[in-house]
Amino acid sequence: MESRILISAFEPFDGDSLNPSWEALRSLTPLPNNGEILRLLLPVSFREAPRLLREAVEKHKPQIVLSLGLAGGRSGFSLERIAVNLADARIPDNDGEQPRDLFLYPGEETAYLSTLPLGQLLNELEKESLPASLSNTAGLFVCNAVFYEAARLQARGRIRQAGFIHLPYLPEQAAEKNAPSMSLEDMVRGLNRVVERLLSQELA
Ligand code: PCA
Repeated sequence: MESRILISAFEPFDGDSLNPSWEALRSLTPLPNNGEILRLLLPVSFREAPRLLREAVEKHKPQIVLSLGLAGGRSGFSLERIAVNLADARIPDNDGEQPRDLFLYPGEETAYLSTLPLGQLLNELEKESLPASLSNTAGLFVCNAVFYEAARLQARGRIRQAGFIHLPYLPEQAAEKNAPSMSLEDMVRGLNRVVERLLSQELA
């Protein structure tokens, strides 16, 4: 079955001049087997990013939404398990907004689980000898808000699967911060395998 996947990534934030999620997404070259890839660049904005994702889903009607973002300080691919109905920003977003301890959607589900086949994706990354792990928190900043939005759309039947992967810093960002990093080449190699795997699923 032909699948369409929407992959989102973010603009730079917190003083950085690039965001590895977008650098990797724009370099993706998965084998063109049986699917279509739509790429979406999102602003690091609580107000705009979830809305833009929702509009892209309504317009393009993908079956799968995979969102990517940076988690500075982590050392490998973080396959996020849980999107939480909370915003609690340590720093302002790119609009200068800094929500503290607020619900994203008051009165709605506390959390959603990723509906991507995380175990299979982890396997793909391990086969490539790339560092990867399941993560139990996507934070409470804009990435989590976008993940929650996609998971909410999935729960409402608008898409079949929704999930989020956090990436480490690129080496050029990490040097001055003394933090772990991954080369762009490795990020792209891993994400290519992930996307191929997602596109080759039989979605009933
Ligand atoms: N990482 C941030 C927001 C954008 C990004 O790439 C986060 O983890 O929430």
